[in-house]
Amino acid sequence: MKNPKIPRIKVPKKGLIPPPAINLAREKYEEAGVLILDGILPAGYIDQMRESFLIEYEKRVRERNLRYKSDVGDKRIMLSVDVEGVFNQQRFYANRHAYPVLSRLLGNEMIINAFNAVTSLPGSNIQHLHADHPELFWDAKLDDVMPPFCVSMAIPLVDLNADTGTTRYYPGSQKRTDDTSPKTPYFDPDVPKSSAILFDSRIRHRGLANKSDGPRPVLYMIYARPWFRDYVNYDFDQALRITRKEFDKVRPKYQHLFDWLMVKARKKKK
Ligand SMILES: O=C(O)CCC(=O)C(=O)O
Ligand SMILES: [Fe+2]
Repeated sequence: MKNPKIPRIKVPKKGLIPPPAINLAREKYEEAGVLILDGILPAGYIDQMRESFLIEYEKRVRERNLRYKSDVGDKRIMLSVDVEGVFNQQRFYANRHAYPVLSRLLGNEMIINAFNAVTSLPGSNIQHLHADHPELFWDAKLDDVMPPFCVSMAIPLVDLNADTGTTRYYPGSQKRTDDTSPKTPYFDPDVPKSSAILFDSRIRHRGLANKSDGPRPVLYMIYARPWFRDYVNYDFDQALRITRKEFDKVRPKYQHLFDWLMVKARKKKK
């Protein structure tokens, strides 16, 4: 189902999203729990990331290195991805279009909580309905008024459509946290390479079947308020992987994004 119920912004080719549009985007996001930004990255860069990712991914699966791998459904594999090379680029983690929207949602102190990829292999079936992270308090009175605290930026490395399969979202379901099967309608957006999907960690969603004959990798750069820790998704691996050498390549202005790791490094030194 193609439907405009998921708010969508086509970002300007030159310049930035104007501030009033960012405010509107925030309002729409807070209502829907999901927002698509079209045209945030050049398709050529996405192709480079896909090439790099598939080389690394195939190696890990071949080695059956379970430390780095978790099954998140039928023929659907989640891997933590190292922030290095083509992935350690400001235009990606501090994207000039997405970053202002994300910091409007999460505050200027936001950090990166995790960086990973979910790859649906050819023939994978529809995924179970889920939210990536539960509500904070398990009390509808509190959770229904909670502003966003963790937002994923999904970057598809192939076009998402009825053939490759897309992610089905239930806009508004992030507010109805006591509801195990959301009554809100769902939408299956077509999302071309070079677009991003921002979505709330509490929104209900599921990956659809991959009917194409190629893998469907989607990168997830996950941002959060600085106090938030995901306690459900990363038993299998470190949620955010960056070496000191790679960290040193990050411009000081954006190093706070990796604060979580730096806190760990400081603790180790003591
Ligand atoms: O594969 C998809 O489209 C969604 C994957 C997903 O939501 C997950 O693994 O948490
Ligand atoms: Fe998910």
